[in-house]
Amino acid sequence: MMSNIEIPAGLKELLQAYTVEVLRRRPPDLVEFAVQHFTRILESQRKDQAAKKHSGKRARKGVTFDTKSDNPTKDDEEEEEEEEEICTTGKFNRRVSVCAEAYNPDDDEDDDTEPRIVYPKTDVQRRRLQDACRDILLFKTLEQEQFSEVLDAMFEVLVKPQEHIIDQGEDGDNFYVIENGVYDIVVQKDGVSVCVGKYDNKGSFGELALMYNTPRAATIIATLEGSLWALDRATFHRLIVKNNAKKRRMYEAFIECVPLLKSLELSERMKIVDVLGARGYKDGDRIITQTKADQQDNTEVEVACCSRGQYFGELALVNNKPRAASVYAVGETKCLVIDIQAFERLLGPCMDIMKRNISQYEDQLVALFGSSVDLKH
Ligand code: 1OR
Repeated sequence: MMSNIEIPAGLKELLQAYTVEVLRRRPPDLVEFAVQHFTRILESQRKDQAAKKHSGKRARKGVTFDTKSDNPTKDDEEEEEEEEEICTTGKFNRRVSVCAEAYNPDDDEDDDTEPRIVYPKTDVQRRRLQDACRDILLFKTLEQEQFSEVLDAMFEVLVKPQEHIIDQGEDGDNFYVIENGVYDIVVQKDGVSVCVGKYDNKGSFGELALMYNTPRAATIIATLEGSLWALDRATFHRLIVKNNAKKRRMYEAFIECVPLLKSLELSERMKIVDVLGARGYKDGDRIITQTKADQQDNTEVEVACCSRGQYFGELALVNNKPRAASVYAVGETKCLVIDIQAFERLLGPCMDIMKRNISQYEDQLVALFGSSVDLKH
């Protein structure tokens, strides 16, 4: 019987730590990475035991690798440098100091002692910044206090046409929120640069390298003069990444029961949780506005009703067409939202399911209106 199965102490933490490392590093070979990861932990535990025997040295909290028992006088910095070497022997030769970082951002003991960064701003600047940040999904689940710390730490960056804000492959320094300007997203594919999308006067970019300690995944180039707000890596880590751990706890169970996402790997679903934002609506609020004017008059007909675990808003993104319907909240409603770039990046594997469901919408509309409806054109 299920109730007789005992979960060994520490199993959950071990698997969680491994999952977090996989998300941070995105290794090409999960099994090879698992061998390296668990071998490091085993070696670390052995050293730890040896250290306890010899010097009774205190073990650090969490799954970290700080036992340099052969030289108890070494400071943490030196230890981290040694840990970097262990990692660079594998395929991971960038930002390897992450090995020495705490696995669980909630365990970050240094957080409260880290100095808060504050860039003084005029009232006008602060208002512009607040406007630019209003719809940034990554900020949507922050407490008020954290959000205002984020605003304090942001600084303005003015850019010129053709300026590279981010170059693919480099280390991540800042996260950027767009106040205005148009920015191309360029990705190298087989040595060729391909423009895969653009940001048009809104949105944000540069979160991936900071969240997962990976090289920049794309190049971002300003096509016009523009203005950005930047948030440094350390503050991003302290506030946003830490908040993501909380978001995972809050939304993991819900995300697990969304039928659309069933075909994704657990790690892929966790990446969705990392970038989503929450939005609340009151009864009657319009969540999406129809922009496709194919009706003769302005009368609206209810064509469907969505409830917990279902999704909407994908049609215009899948077809790259104007919104085909308006969506209204019925009663107090809470939606989890992801932006179009994250949608394209993360929901590729669900595209077939969405397309299949789109053809069902067409059938429903035929049933309602009695004539053939093509939502793709
Ligand atoms: P970053 O820190 O890796 C580049 O720096 C940023 O470009 C990245 O964070 C994202 O914020 C942003 N794939 C990867 N990164 C993207 C993409 C993207 N779009 C925007 N960024 N794709 C395009 C999806 C429309 C997938 C390309 C194959």
